[in-house]
Amino acid sequence: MNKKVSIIIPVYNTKEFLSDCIKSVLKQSYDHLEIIVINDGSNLACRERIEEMSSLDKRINVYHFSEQQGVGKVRNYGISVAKGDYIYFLDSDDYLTQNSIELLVNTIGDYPFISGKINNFTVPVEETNDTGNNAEVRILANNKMLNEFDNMTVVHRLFKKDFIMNNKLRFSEDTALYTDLPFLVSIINTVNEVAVLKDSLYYKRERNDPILNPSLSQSPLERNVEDFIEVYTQQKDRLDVDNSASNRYLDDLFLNYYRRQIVMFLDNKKNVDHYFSKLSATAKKVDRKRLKEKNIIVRTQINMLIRGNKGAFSKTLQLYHGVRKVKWAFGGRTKLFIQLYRTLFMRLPLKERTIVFESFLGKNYSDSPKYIYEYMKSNNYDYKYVWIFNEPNKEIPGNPKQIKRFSLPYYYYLATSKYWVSNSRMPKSLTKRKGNVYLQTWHGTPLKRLVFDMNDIHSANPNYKKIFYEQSRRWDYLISPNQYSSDIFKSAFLFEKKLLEVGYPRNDILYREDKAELANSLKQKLGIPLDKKVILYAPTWRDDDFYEPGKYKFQLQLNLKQMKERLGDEYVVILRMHYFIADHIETTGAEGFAYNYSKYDDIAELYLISDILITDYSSVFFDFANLKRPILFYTYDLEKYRDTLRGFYIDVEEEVPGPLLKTSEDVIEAIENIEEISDQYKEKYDVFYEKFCNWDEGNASEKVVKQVFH
Ligand code: C2G
Repeated sequence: MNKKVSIIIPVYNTKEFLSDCIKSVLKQSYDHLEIIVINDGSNLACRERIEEMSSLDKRINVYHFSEQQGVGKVRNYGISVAKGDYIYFLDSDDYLTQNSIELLVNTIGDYPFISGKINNFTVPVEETNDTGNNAEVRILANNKMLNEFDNMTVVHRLFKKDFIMNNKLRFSEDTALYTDLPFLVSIINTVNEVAVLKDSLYYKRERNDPILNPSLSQSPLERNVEDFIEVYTQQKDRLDVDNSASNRYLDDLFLNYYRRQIVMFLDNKKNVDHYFSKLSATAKKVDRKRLKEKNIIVRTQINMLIRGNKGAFSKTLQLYHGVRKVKWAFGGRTKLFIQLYRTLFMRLPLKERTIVFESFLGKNYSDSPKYIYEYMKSNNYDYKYVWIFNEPNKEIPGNPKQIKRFSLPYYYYLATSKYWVSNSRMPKSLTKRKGNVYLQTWHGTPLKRLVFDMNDIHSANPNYKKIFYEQSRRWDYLISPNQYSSDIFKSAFLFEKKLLEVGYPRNDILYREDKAELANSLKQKLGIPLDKKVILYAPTWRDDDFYEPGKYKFQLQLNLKQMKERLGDEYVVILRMHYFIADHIETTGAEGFAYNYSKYDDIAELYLISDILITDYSSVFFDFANLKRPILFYTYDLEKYRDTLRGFYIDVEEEVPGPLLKTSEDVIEAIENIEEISDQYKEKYDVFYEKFCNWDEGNASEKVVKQVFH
C-alpha cells in the first residue's frame, strides 16, 4: 500500500489564487493524497470559493475557523487532524508542478524529511510537467545545512509525520510572522544534514497588491520587526546553550535581519527611542563570536546596543543614515536633483500663482492639460504657466515657460509651484508639499481594467499597484468624462478626493462650431489631400510586449499595400501609434496613402480630420464617438488581450459601436461597405453615445478651471 500524503493548506482571503493552488494539487501525479484546506476566518467571497473548490474532489477536507487565528495556529491544527504518513505544507496563493510531490515521496527513503526548491513568480505559468527521472538528491551538512533554512519557511519540504510528532515540531502561535522559526529550530536541534531535491518545484507567488490584499511578508515593517524580535527571543531563551548549530542559525538570522531591516526601520528618532531598550535586550542574546564575522557598522551598533549606550547608538545611526543619503545623492544627477528637491527646493516659498502642466510624460503638447491651459490663457487668467517637455522649445500659443523633464528646473518648478496639472502619474520620488494642488486629468475612459481592478500584473513593473497607490494619494482633483468612469475611478484608483464630473477638456474641440473649417486647415497643414477621406488607425499597447518599461513593441498587422490598392482612390490612412510604442512603423510601398503621425502632438486634431476610426482596445473610441463617425475594431488578439492580459469593464462584443474584425481583409471589406455597417450599428452607437459621451458638450475646460482656479 503506498503511503498517504497530507497536504495542509491554510487559506486567508486568497479567493483569486485558490483555484490555481488547488488545481495544481488535484493534478499531482502522486494521487494518494489527503488535502486539508483550513479557512482561517476569510471573507465571504473566499469562503464561497473554498466550498466551490472542495466539491471538485473527495480527497479535499475543509475546516473553518470563524475568526482569523494566524497561520501558525492553523498549521498546528492541520498537523493534529492529518492522517497521512507524510505532511506537506502549501500556501493558498502558491502552486506546485505536476510531479512535485511524487519526486519527494520517491526519494525521501530513510531521511526524516526532504526539501524541494522554491521558484518565485508574479504571473502563473503553464508548467511542463515532468522534470524527468534523473532527479538528484544533494545532502547538505554544517553551514550549508543552516543556509538551507535561511528562507525561514517550511513550504517546499515533505516531512514524515512521525518525525513531526516525535520531535514535537510546532509553529509559533504568538506572532503573525516568522511562525516557522520554532519548527525549523527544532529540526536543526535533531538533524545533522538535510536532503534536497531541487527538481521538486514549489511556485511561490510574489503578491502584487500590498495595499488591498497584502501577503503576510508585506505586513508593515514595524510588525515585521516586532515579530522577528519576539520569535528570536523566545527561541534563544528555550535553547540549550550548547546547541551550537541552532544558536549559530538564530544569531546569523538576527544579525542579517538587523543589517537589512532593522537599520532601515531605525531611520528616525521616534523609532530609535521607542525600540532601544527592546533591541538592547535582544542584542545581549547574540553570541559575541558570531559578531566577529560581521561588518564594522553592524558590529559597532550591536556593541552599543549591548552596552545600553543609547546616546552613542542614536548618533551613530543618524550619521549612518546621513551618509547613506548623501552617497545616494551622488549616485547620479537625477538622485542629486531629487535630494535638492526634498531638502532645498521644497523649503523655498510656494509660488501661489504658478501652474506646471504635463501631458503624456512630457512627450507632447496635448490632451486635457493643453485645453485647460488654452482656456485659461485665452480668458486672461493671471498665472505663470510652465510646461514640461522631453524636447522643449515647441511652438505653443501664449509662449509659456518650457522646461525639460528631469532637468534641474523641472525639480525646482515642481517643488515651488502651487499647481500641477497632469494627465498621468508623476514620479514617486516627487513627494507632495503642503499647499500643493494637483489636478489629475487622466487620459481616457477605461475599457481595460486598471490598477486595483487588475489581478495579475503583466507589465514591466511588478510593484505597479503599490507605486500607483502612493502616487495617486497626491491627487486633489480627478476629472471624470462620464458616470461610468466615475464609478471605475473610485474602485480602480481608490480615489476618495474631489471628482470633477464634467466631461473631458480634450474633447471640447470636437464640439467647436467651426470644426469643418478647422479640419480643412489641419489637413492642409499636415499635407493630406483635401479630396481624400481619412481613415485613422490608432491602436493601443500590449502589456507583455516590451523592450523595457515604457518602451513597447508593436507589429503592424494591416496590409498597407493591399489597402492602398483597394481603398487608395477614395481614402488615405493615418497611422497613429500609442505613445509607449518604440517600434518604427514601416510605410514603404504605401507612399501617398499611409501617413505616420505617431509623433503628432494632439490626437484630438487627428480625430477632427478623420472620417473613420480603426482602433482596438484603446480608449480613443470613447472620445472619437463624440463625432458620431464610424468606428471599426481591429481586434486580432481579442481573446489574449481580454482574458489574459487585462480583462475589460464592458462586454465588447455587446457594447462597442462597431464590428470586431480579425484580419486585414475584414478591415478592408468593412471600409468598402462602411455605409451598411453604419446603418447596422446605428442603434448600438446611440446607446453607446448616451452612456459615454453625454457629459461632453464643449465646455469641460471652463468647468474644470472654474472649480480649481477660483
Ligand atoms: N493615444 C494616442 N494614440 C494612440 C493611442 C492612444 O494618442 N494610438 C492617446 C489617447 O489620447 C488615448 C490615450 O492616449 O485616450 C490613452 O491611450 P489608451 O490606448 O487608452 O491606453 P492607456 O495609455 O493604457 O490608457 O483609462 C484609460 C486607460 O488608462 C488607458
